[in-house]
Amino acid sequence: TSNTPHPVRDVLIVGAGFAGLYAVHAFRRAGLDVVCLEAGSDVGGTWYFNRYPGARCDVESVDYSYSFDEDLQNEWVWSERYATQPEILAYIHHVADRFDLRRHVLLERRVTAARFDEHASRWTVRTAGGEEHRARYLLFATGSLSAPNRPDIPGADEFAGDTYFTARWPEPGPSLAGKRVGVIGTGSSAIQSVPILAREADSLTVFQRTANYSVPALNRPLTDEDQRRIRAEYPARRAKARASGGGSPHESYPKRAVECTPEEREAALEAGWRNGGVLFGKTFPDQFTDITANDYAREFAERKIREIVRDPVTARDLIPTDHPIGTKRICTDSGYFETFNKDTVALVNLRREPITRITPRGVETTAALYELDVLVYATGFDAMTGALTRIDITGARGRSITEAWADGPVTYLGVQIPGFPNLFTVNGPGAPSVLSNMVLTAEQQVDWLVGLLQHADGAGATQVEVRDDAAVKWTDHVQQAADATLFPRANSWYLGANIPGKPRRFMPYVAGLGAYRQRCEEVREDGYEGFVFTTR
Ligand code: NA7
Repeated sequence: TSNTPHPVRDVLIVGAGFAGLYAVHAFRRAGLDVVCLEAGSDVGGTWYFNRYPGARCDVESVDYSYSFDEDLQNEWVWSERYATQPEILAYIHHVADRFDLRRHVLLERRVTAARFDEHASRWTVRTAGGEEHRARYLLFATGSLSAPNRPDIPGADEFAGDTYFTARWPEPGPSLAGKRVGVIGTGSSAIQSVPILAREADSLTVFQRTANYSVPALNRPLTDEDQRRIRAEYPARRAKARASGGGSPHESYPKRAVECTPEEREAALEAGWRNGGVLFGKTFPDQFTDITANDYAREFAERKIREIVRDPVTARDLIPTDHPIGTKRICTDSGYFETFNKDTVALVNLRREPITRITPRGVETTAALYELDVLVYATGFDAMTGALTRIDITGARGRSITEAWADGPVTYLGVQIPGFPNLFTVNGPGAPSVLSNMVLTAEQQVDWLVGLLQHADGAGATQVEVRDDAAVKWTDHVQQAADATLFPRANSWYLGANIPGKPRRFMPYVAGLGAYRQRCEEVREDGYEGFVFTTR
């Protein structure tokens, strides 16, 4: 019961998604006593919660999967180029069972507070249910896109129909037959679900504030021949992915866009488009650094939208006007733009007619009232920091995480926050995380942290804390890396721009996985330079 104190663990992990489950495996393998608290009713994290129609990963399935166990890698068969949410969740369940991880995971434990005891060098964590758990080390594997953004629109609670969030879609999913459905938001989640919602509903109204670039995913089943080829090339494929920026074995066109003839450029962009997916954003090596190169790709994508969408006003509205292509994650779709050619589908441009309020009958803009039976919020997340700042975390000297991060998140290597000894994060701000393959980045960070804790134990240290100056220097480096690219030109969630009042700081490390791994190795070889190990 909640009155019985739980034993003090070596490591307490929060979150049982890809990162948290791997952490259970890796810390246990290192001989540490671990417990993992998960808010959901089952393991899976992002892939447990995001069950909206059409939810799929935009990294190829054979890359977006664990690499730590060769038998697992060779035995699991992905059915499609891009896996659906149910298939990814089935894979996570398989891994949890295969490695007997569930026995360390406590479900339906939403962590609400964490406090560091400086004298005992241990963390005490509290759950919504009032339980307390204690550990020497605390690892947040709480996800980068896991704290849903619920926009504060007047009247939202008065809507008489059904309200759903893509990030909290119920199961079984609701029937939309005969319903007038509205969707607020046009990010990846909306772009994946809109074509399916449009097929099911009587009518669909899409409320768009900011248009996004989207490239056809060109998903397809993987054939037996694909399976054989992937198995044969797996070791090389993984090695290449680990050394790459984005954590996948992609190669850009061997020449900068600005050095190509117009014909050569067009052919390369066409080939990139036909290959499909987010990698279109990296067709040329200079696409993220040179606005001229970016413009070529952007204009190409815009031509495609105009070719697909029949109504010229709708086509114009669907073309982004505010950011270089790829500086917000490119969406990938299966028939998104085509959907707007249906008579039953309408696009409402909120830049022309902003939402004034939500009424019992629907969404009211400055121009009209759109009557709806169902309203879907595909409004994104308080990305990268939200999952942490929504927890009442108190570090050394009574300092809270919201105080520490008042001007934006400060971390060292994306794994530790100054003033929060013995607390670590995976795929957090300052790490390649969302700009890379989150599964491979989680494996790398967790393995590295295992080494760090072994080093601390070997030295007899009970407290591991990053020096302020090391964290400030790293955080500046992360910002400077972004400033050398076109990324800061977009008001993206990468820098907190989607949440009113959130401090602007570029959070993911754009230099990517390969460069990041190398830096982590150097720090390790320097005896974990930047960290202070103390004994209480
Ligand atoms: P995103 O990409 O953050 O998209 C959220 C969308 O919701 C975006 O179009 C927002 O418009 C819109 N939004 C948010 N608040 C409002 C309000 N108040 N009114 C109107 N529209 C609003 O989230 P997703 O879940 O689609 O994707 C997140 C990532 O998951 C994605 O990048 C992939 O990596 C996986 P805005 O742009 O703010 O004008």
